[in-house]
Amino acid sequence: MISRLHIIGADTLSISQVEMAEMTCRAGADWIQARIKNKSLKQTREIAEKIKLICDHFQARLIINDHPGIAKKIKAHGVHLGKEDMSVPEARKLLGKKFIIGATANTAEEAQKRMEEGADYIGLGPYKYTHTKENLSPLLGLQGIEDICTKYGKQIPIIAIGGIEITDIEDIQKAGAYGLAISSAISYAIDPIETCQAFMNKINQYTYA
Ligand code: TZP
Ligand code: MG
Repeated sequence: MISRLHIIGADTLSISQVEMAEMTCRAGADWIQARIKNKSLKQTREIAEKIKLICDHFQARLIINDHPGIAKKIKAHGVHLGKEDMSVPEARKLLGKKFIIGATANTAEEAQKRMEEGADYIGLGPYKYTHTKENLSPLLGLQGIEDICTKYGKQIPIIAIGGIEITDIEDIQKAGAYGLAISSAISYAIDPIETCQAFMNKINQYTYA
């Protein structure tokens, strides 16, 4: 089953992506996406391997952003693909049926295409402005999330992403999203463990119907 809280890794001045994985797994998160940018392939694989050890220890699933080849080599659970990455059908061919493939969408058309191509979940965003991602697609806001969830939310799990804070959870869940993905809410938190637990508790107040 796809988790309803995806932790997206990021390095900040106060916390590394590896530390972030360790802290959030310790808090009980069961779904970590390693999003490693601006590194060589070798460095990317090394960081991903460190996160894999942590995820295995805590029995959390690990999704690798951008790199199906690395995901396969290190036996991650899945890969997350954006517009510029390998296509979903190509990744499926490379990784097989059991591998989790997530795909980004910013419009209803993209969501439908990704779904028809066989993605296992859609990362839908950006909900709000965020510094975490460069070349941000147009903001969707709550209405945009709701429109696309109304169309496709019963057919595929939709994970909202982009600038999400704990106070957004109720709106996002009511808009019909299956779950949400967060990065800076954790990486810039004063207490990442406590914050992660607070997110999980809040999400668990809403059942996905
Ligand atoms: N894709 C759309 S927004 C985003 C990604 C990877 C960044 C999400 O991070 P944050 O810090 O929770 O806004
Ligand atoms: Mg990408």
